Amino acid sequence: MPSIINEGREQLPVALHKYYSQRYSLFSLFDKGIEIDAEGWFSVTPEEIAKHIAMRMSSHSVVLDAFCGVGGNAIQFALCGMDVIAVEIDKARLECAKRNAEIYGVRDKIKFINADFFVIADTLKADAVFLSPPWGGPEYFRLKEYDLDDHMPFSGTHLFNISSNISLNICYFLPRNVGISKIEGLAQNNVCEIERIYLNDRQKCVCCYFGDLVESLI
Ligand code: MGP
Ligand code: SAH
Repeated sequence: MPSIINEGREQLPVALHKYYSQRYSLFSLFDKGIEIDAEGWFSVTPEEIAKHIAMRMSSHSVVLDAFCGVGGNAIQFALCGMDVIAVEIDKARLECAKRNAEIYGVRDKIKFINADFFVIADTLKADAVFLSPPWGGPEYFRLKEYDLDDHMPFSGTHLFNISSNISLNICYFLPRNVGISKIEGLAQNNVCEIERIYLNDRQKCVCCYFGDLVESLI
């Protein structure tokens, strides 16, 4: 289990230094005592991007963040006024998310659940679902094309299908090199919207919206 690291750059493995130098873009309130563990450093959604996604989903009252990590997205959903259900399999990382939500003043707007999403999915109810699964580590970008079903610990298509039983309004947060044709296939006969999100002129991710989250349908 990685220890919780917020003691400064020198305490971090060299591979994480670049993320530490982006710390205020990850959490503007970083200096208030934000807690991030090793996997949290390379997978947390930068605050401006999390805010943007939250704004796009904010017409919904209850949002499920199925892979909450250290809380980058869950906090912004709550700040946008939504009730949030935040699921995370790693107990220590979920504790980071709780602490971080407290710092942002939204601890009581988020129901935190320490569980495997796939095990509890059929017990969850929400108006919209946000999926930011583990991509298989920070080396994902070396692939020419990231296949939705080959690099996560589970099939990305299976994850989408399970989630659609909860709500058809899904935002799927994926690597910038993800193969788009499989994503379009997920929508079957419906539309989906693919958004490439940039921060400081660098593409960070691909965000795929389904159901009534598609912009032209709002
Ligand atoms: P990155 O490519 O590791 O960093 O992740 P960066 O700083 O964009 O790299 P560089 O090419 O500019 O040097 C880009 C973004 O993807 C991060 O800010 C995270 O939001 C997100 N991200 C990265 N990983 C490895 C994951 C992951 O496994 N899961 C999720 N949900 N998001 C991730
Ligand atoms: N959006 C988050 C980052 C998510 S990274 C943020 O901004 O902080 C993906 C997270 O999914 C990791 O923390 C990992 O522990 C968690 N995870 C992996 N498999 C899971 C599962 N089956 N159920 C719930 N969480 C899982």
